[in-house]
Amino acid sequence: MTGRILAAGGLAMLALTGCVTKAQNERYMAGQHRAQAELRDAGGKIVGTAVAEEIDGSIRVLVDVRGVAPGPHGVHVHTVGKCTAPDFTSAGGHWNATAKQHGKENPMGPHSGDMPNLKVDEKGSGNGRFMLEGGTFAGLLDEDGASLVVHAGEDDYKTDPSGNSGGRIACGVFQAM
Ligand SMILES: [Cu+2]
Ligand SMILES: [Zn+2]
Repeated sequence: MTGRILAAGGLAMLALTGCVTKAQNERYMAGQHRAQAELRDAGGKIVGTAVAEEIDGSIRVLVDVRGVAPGPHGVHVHTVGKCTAPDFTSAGGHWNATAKQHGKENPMGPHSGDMPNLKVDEKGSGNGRFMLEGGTFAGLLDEDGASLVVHAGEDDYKTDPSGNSGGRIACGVFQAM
């Protein structure tokens, strides 16, 4: 099931190649809630994609990377839709619609944009899917947008504000499609 969904997402990405048209924004305004982010590393190389879709009041996020260092990587939805290389601090902190702290193992957490670690295999590929329960799609794509950030290290799920997951190695801005 996961594979089929990811494959379908991949085909949609190929067809759209990251270009957001007026028609796509109108579809979003009409309630077809789907957004995509092209992930690029500090050097500007494309290293993957993320897709967010509103399903039954939650947001499903699919992340697919290639050419990333093997091992677990913290991944989160960050609150600003701006990815300025090389450090991507422009993306701001984690999307936090309900004034929580970081991490599912933090009694004061989690943030709306917290997700499980992305496991990247020896070939540098990895993918994952996760439901964000704590926010709406309208909140995700608010005036300053939102982005998907991949970190250098593993998220410990409890250290505020970013799970001690290290620097930001890739970033992509969500765009309605
Ligand atoms: Cu992050
Ligand atoms: Zn967080």
